Amino acid sequence: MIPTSASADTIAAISTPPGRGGVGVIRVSGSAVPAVIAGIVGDELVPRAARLASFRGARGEVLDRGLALHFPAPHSYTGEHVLELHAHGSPAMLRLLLARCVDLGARLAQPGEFTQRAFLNGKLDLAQAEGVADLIEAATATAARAAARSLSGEFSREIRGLDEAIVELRMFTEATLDFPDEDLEFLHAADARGKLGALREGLARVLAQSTQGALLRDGLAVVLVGQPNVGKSSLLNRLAGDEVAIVTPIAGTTRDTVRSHIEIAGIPLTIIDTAGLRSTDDPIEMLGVVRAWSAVERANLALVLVDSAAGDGIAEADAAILGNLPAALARIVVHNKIDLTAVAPHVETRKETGGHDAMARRHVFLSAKTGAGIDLLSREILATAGAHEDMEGTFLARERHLIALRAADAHLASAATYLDTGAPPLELFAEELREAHEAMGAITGAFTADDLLGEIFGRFCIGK
Ligand SMILES: Nc1nc2c(ncn2[C@@H]2O[C@H](COP(=O)(O)OP(=O)(O)OP(=O)(O)O)[C@@H](O)[C@H]2O)c(=O)[nH]1
Ligand SMILES: [Mg+2]
Repeated sequence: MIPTSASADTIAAISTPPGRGGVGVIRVSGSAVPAVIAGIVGDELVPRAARLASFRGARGEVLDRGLALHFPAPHSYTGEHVLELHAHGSPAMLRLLLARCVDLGARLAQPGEFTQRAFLNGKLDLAQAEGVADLIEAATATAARAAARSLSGEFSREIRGLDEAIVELRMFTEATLDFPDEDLEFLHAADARGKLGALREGLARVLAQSTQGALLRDGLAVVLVGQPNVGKSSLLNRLAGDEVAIVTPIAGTTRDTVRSHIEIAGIPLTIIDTAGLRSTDDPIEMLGVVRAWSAVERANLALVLVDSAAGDGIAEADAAILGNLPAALARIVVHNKIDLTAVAPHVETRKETGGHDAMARRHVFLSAKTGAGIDLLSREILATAGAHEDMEGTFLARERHLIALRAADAHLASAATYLDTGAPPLELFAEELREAHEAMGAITGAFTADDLLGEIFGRFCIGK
């Protein structure tokens, strides 16, 4: 566990990614920074001004020349004294300089420790700190912009705005508790119902924006399944715009699962091609079929391919595959090879026949070979995932945030039912508001257990 007392010791790390580069940055934070500056640079540095300096070893020898920057506390990323050394990006040189910092009183930083100190010193709240990690990890430009919005505090401001409204309502309620005979009059006067309604509307809006953001952050795993030879690998290659998987007219070509990472409208997708599903005596193909089903178990969406040239609609074997998918798994039926038929690219809604459910399913008619109808499929994938065309204004939320927002909403909903029953047991009403307030506080870190903090910061890369 990372120590929670921020100023106890001095930490140092190579902040640039491993490997060679033009520039490599060492970051040091803590009370030993002046000693590190004296030892490596020699004399003092002007605060927040870059200075070209020789970086010296223990015997005064020049190790490298580069830029040194001193951010005295509290005006730094962590809120402590921070030193940045911009040296040449040689892994060997950076290790030498890091060892030198350790000799001068620093210790090696753990992942996320700089940002954790920023959080503990009130420079960032928890949602912003998570924004730092999400920005570094963002897989698409849209995700990066959404993470930057969280980092800038836009998300936290929305959360705090809602939280303040909850606190205001709590204050009225707590005050009312002191005058037990006048429960309802007080709450009427305070327009508790109107305030609660507005609050829940605001919460629903942020929840919608955050759900979109979770999609941007985590993306979707889309698995391609179907009988052999229906064109799964061809569709993967078409979506990836590259010859990722082997395509042959031989049924049973694909055995391993083949993955490709693509992006549709800024949402990161992992497309997983699998072995054609059929009963077989070939031991290798059997293993492939097992892998196909385990890929299905982990996917968010299945594209079930059928050969539209082999006859109209769904063959018995296709229906069996559809019936074996997990009931909760979203799916789109893809009728491939329409170039061999008279069918034009289009989308239909059909009732799924047989099996336990009769849900309306989307069927896309396309050709992996010519590319006709691929745009329709992309749109269907986004719609099935619940993505909007316009992802601007969304927040790169985490599952943790969604859980907290939903919990707050559930407590506000129960609070509303107390109001509706006419004679609210006011203590219960107050208790629901208190719990909603606590759920919101978990997002920005006002009420967060230490082990959750360790979990969040432990996932950062070192030097952040
Ligand atoms: N005409 C036509 N042929 C296609 C189309 N898509 C795939 N094919 C052909 O169908 C054959 C099988 O394609 P694959 O992509 O290997 O099929 P698969 O589903 O991956 O097959 P397995 O890996 O064996 O399960 C190849 O000869 C492809 O060229 C299409 O849209 N139109
Ligand atoms: Mg294949």
